[in-house]
Parts: sequence; C-alpha cells; structure tokens
Amino acid sequence: MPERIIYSEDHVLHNPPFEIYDGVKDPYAEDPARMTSIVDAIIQAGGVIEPPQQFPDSNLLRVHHPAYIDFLRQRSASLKEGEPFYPSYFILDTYAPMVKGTYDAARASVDVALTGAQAILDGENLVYALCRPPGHHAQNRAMSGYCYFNNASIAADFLSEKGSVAVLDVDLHHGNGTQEAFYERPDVLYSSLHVDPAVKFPYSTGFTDEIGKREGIGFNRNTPLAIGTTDSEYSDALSGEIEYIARFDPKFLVVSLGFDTYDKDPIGAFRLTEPYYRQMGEVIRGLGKPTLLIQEGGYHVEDLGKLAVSFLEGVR
Ligand code: SP5
Ligand code: ZN
Repeated sequence: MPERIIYSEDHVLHNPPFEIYDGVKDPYAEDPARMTSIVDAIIQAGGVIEPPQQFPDSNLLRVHHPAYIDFLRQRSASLKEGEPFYPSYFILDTYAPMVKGTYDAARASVDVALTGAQAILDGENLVYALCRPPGHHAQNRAMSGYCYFNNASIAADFLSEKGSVAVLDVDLHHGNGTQEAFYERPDVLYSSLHVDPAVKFPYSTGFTDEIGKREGIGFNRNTPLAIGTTDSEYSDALSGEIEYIARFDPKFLVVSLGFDTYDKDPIGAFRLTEPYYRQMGEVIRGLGKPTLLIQEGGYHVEDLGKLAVSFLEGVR
C-alpha cells in the first residue's frame, strides 16, 4: 500500500446527469460512486487517505490556455444547480458536460495530483493520487472524454522542474491530452498502451507513427492493441513499454492508471482480469523509480476497489 494516498471529496460536485452517444442519452459512466468503491476498498485493506493541499493556478497555466481555465471556471459558476451544459467551443465531444460544480471538482482533482507530486519531491517513493474527474483527454484548450484539467500532465510538468519524467499511460484509451502537452519535449516522455483508436475513442490520435515533434522526436510512443486483448497479450506489450522507459531512465515515473482495461468494464474493450492488475503493478515497480499514480478511467463501479487494491499490492 502506498505511504500516501491523496483524495478530495470535492469530486462529488461534478455529477453530470448523462452522456450522449449516437444522439442518445446514456447514463454518465464516469460516476462519483467510482471513488467510493476505491476508497472503501483501500480503507478495508488498511490504507490511509489524506486530503490535498492547495496549489496556485500557475501550475495549470503551463498545460492549459488561460482562456480555457477562465471559461471552465466562469461557465461552471454560471450554471444553476442541476443544469448541465453540453458541447460548444472548448468542449470537444459529448463526454465532457459541465455542471455547476465541475470547475471546483476539476480544480480539486489537480490539487490531488499536485499534492502527490509534491510528496514525491519530498522523497516519497510511491504515491497514489485518487483524481476525479480524470484528466488524460484534457487538452490545452479543450475538455473531452470525462476530462477537464489534465492532472497527469500538470503533475508531470511540476516534477519535470526537478528532473526527467516518463508518463506511462495504461488507461484503456489513448491519452491524447497528455501526448499533446509533451509532444515537442525531450524531458518528458509519453508512452501509452491503449485500444486501437481506429475503432475506439479518441479515434483521432494514438497511432504508432506519432513519435513526437522537433526536440520531442523519439520521446512519444503509442502501442495500440486490438479489441479483446488478454492478460498475456497485454503483458507482452507492457514489457515493450517498460523497456522503452528503462532506456530513457527518467528521474520520476507518472502512471496514468485506468481500470477500464478490465474484462467486465461497461465501456471497455480488453479482457484483463483482477489478478493481472497485481502483476501489472509488480512490473511497473520493477522500473525502480519514484512513482506517482494518477487515477484516470475505470467504470465497473462495483469491482473498481478490488482492481485498485490488486494493483496496489503489486506496485506496493
Ligand atoms: C478517462 C476515460 O477513460 N475517458 C473515456 C472516455 C470514453 N468515452 C467514450 C465512451 C463511449 C461509451 N458509450 C457507448 C454506449 C453505447 N450505448
Ligand atoms: Zn479510459
């Protein structure tokens, strides 16, 4: 179990009533109950949870456009209780609706990530930032895919002041926002395993030929995997990512940790099993780097806690 696990109750302020798929309203899969599932399982497993500290906006401004941050803050605040706001400028898809509490919840989620990053700088070896809403689809000036502020990018950038950073993204989906944030930087490497974007969200990025730009060439790696990917297929692919990261030899590791790769995930596509997450944790631990875990997706509310604890037992 990580020494420090950071969590803010403010995430409940973000509770959109539905998402839209094919023009039809679906229940919002990024449910606040996701956190309850993980928190309860952690406490039961003997983990101790603490609230985040507050960090200034200067950290967000290094990843997000100021007009975007203002838009999210002001538009959230202007909404009436229970009134949702769906796509327009700044909102890339139908999976990032806003409600009154969205800005406050997303801002607290950044503080959770930055508190975790600060703990790493203070010498902690393993920290779990229980972020909600998640972040890896949030771009410089666009919210998308349940994500508003890019928690992992903001934390990775914060850590990069003190040394090189590798971001390993094991969420089911390609972290298009994180890739974008570091695409031209050689000091922050982004490496992602995800379902083939030709057939699943986010559709437009996550292909193998996206290797970085300018000074960033060679510091971005995408490994798309087929629908139906099993534990052993995933494990083989993960070894490749781990080798790539080990060669880079970063000072810090950030893991964008999604459990939507789970066999039973309601919006999933892979077949990973509960015991496999422990193995995944062990392999990541094998890198031997100070590691900040950032919670991303994972939508099987009932089993999420078990999956998190399985992973934490492996990564320790
Ligand atoms: C952080 C994260 O995991 N974001 C994922 C965003 C994925 N959005 C696409 C979900 C599509 C599910 N809707 C299909 C319902 C069919 N009735
Ligand atoms: Zn995902």
